[in-house]
Amino acid sequence: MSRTALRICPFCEATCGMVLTIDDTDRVTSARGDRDDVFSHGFICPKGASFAELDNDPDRLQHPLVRKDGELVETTWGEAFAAAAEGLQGVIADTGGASVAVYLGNPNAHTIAGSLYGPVVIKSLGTRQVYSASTLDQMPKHVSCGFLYGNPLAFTIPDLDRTDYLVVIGGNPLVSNGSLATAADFPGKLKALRRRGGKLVVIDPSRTRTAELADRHLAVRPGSDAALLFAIVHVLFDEDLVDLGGLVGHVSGLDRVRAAAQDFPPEAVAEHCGIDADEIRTLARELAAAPSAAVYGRIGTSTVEFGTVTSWLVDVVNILTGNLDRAGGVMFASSPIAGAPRPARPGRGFKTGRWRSRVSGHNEVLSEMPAVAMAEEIETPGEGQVRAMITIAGNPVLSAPDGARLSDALASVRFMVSVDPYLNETTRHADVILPPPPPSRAAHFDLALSGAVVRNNARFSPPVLPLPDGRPDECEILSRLALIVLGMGPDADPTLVDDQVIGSTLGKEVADEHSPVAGRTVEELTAMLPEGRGYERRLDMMLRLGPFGDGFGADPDGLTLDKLKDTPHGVDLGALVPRIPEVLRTPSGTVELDPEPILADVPRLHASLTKEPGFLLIGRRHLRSNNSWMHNLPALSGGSNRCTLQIHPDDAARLGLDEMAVVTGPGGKLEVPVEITDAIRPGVVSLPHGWGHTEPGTRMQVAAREPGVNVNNLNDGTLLDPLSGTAVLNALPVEVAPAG
Ligand SMILES: Nc1nc2c(c(=O)[nH]1)N[C@H]1C(S)=C(S)[C@@H](COP(=O)(O)OP(=O)(O)OC[C@H]3O[C@@H](n4cnc5c(=O)[nH]c(N)nc54)[C@H](O)[C@@H]3O)O[C@H]1N2
Ligand SMILES: Nc1nc2c(c(=O)[nH]1)N[C@H]1C(S)=C(S)[C@@H](COP(=O)(O)OP(=O)(O)OC[C@H]3O[C@@H](n4cnc5c(=O)[nH]c(N)nc54)[C@H](O)[C@@H]3O)O[C@H]1N2
Ligand code: SF4
Ligand SMILES: [Mo]
Repeated sequence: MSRTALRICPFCEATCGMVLTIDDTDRVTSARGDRDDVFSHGFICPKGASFAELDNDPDRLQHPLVRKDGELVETTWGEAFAAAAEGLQGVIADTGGASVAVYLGNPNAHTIAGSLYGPVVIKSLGTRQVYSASTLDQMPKHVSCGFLYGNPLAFTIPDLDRTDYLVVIGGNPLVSNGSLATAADFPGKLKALRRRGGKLVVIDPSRTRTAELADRHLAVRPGSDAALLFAIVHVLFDEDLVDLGGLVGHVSGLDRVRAAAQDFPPEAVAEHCGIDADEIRTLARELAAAPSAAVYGRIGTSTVEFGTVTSWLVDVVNILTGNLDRAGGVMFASSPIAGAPRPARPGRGFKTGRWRSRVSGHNEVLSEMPAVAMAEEIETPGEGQVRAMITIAGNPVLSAPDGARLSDALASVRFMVSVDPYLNETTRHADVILPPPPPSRAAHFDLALSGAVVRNNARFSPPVLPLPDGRPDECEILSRLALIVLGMGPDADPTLVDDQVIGSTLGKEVADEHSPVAGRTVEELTAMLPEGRGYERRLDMMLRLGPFGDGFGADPDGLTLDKLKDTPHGVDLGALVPRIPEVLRTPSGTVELDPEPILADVPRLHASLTKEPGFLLIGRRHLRSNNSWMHNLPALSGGSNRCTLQIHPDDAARLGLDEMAVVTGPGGKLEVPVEITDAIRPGVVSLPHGWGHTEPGTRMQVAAREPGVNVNNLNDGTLLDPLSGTAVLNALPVEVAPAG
């Protein structure tokens, strides 16, 4: 007899609800969309539909691996934690916790463990050697929101369901299913926008599937969006189209932005951007005239040389057209675990560069160092050199620039622990691999993404299947690691971590006069938390203290974890609501439109207008792919999901390209199959990332059959957005020639 169970999909930011079918041997056999899910209403994509294949992948590690005589061999959990303790404590005893680096990869945003326990591992080490996929992704958005709103987590989310005019810049949600705009069925929402008479404009060097759906596609030259957006700002001021709407009185710094935009009339940027000045003017006028409009920027605006300036300008345009914090514009989501609203108050503002990286002097951003600095921090001897490495849910050998160099660097550290289900290009360097159980055996709650939703909601999936005897879940794995680095040994009780966090959180809340639990006692509140695993107690606590929470009984209708368990298809918490001034934490208490560090980067942008760029490399994603780690599933491999170099027919003819090309970038050379297509702009080539499954000693058999090449080996990692430390992964200068 088979049965079904509900589970939120953890594979991308869309957070679709799924119905899993489970057979009587406790195997997940299939997945379909959950029509009753309050957020996704049945939507699912090919990756979600492959849940069973991923859950049962024979290459997924079932047991921890420990290096013995140079080989990674299966071992028991007891032995694995003991080996991790010995190795890490050895390094900490000699060179301190500060010499241990941590790299957090993308799936941390999709697990309870990554959000709740990853930070505890870092804190326990007391290290500043912290790296993550954020500096390969959205860090510019954090920095621009940090400066504009005083809160680097206050992401502006396009109100997809209500907008009249949507501009998508450097995103391809029909394929990626959206990012920094958590919306299940993003494609359906774009189609609905068009059906209700709204307009969709896509700005992308490639005629993507999203561009094909659009009313207008502007095939911009890669890396030039900041100039394009500045020209829009110029037109808004020049033609007197600035209208702050409801934000009047909440915005400062307008004059300095107007002055900065002086140097960017459409005519001055048109050639650089490859977009006619008239098109730019039209876009500015339409944005200003639309009843509501939202400019939404993603990867193509962020992993570029002017990532922070571009992300800032996206919101400057939203603000100048009166579209910030209003229905149909860009809004702030209300995460159910974000803490109850407090009265508006000025904050301390946002700062970067509170410390600098040891070797190249990169600024600290959100307590992180740029991922591109990892290799040099390992390689360069001296005080503070990285001697040990912990990777959690990351594969930077494929996802970060100059993978070959990083691979060599990882091979040289004294000790490395990886928390990862696969033996892959990165984890093959580990001395201990601690594999989390498959997703069917983990609970799910979107802690990170619930702050980026296009519609507020709360959903919880308990584990669908029990853990095998003696197997820890990922929350326990990370708790134990935290206790190990604290010197408490491999056998310390992992619930100590939760007790500590709960005690300190509640301690602060009861002392805060604006908290829903002000004046109560920690003991009383702690006793109200449910019996059960540590993460459940923490989640219950966060929900109850959140904006929709029961305030530990203060509002009996409010959310608790029990309530979520009783509503397995989720709780809909309504459309986004205007929240300024409550979200603002800038020193002035206003939206600070003119942050000094950003304005200081504008002359560099202006100087770039006259650069002759040559061939520019961009990336792309495929519907049946997910960064580097889903190429091992037969259902997602082959067909059009291949690692090819897309190039325009005119460029191919001029260069005499047919089957294979050699691409040369600042970091190296690759030979790749050519795919000639007029979807891509002349002067631009595209290669997807996450390929290059050719390293020896991995255990991903399907992926190794069609390995592709690692695009990031073309990149030496020296180009980055200086304000955020984010790597330049798009608009990388390359040369292209026929192979042979
Ligand atoms: N050239 C180029 N490079 C890029 C990009 C690009 O567009 N172009 N995109 C960048 C972006 S946006 C990102 S986010 C990064 C991603 O960079 P990374 O996060 O470093 O890379 P992923 O390929 O996502 O690797 C995820 C790892 O997590 C493991 N994993 C999967 N599920 C779990 C889990 O539940 N628990 C644990 N512990 N591990 C798990 C997988 O086995 C894999 O090893 O890549 C970046 N790299
Ligand atoms: N199927 C699938 N879905 C995914 C992922 C995946 O690997 N596969 N990865 C997930 C992750 S980690 C993330 S962060 C999101 C990313 O989500 P998106 O940002 O929507 O993803 P991409 O498909 O990389 O879209 C980036 C677009 O930017 C364009 N572009 C490149 N350079 C420039 C430029 O300089 N200017 C402009 N205007 N456009 C440019 C590219 O042509 C591409 O169409 O997707 C997530 N979803
Ligand atoms: S769109 Fe994302 S969340 Fe939805 S099924 Fe696909 S991978 Fe899962
Ligand atoms: Mo990402």
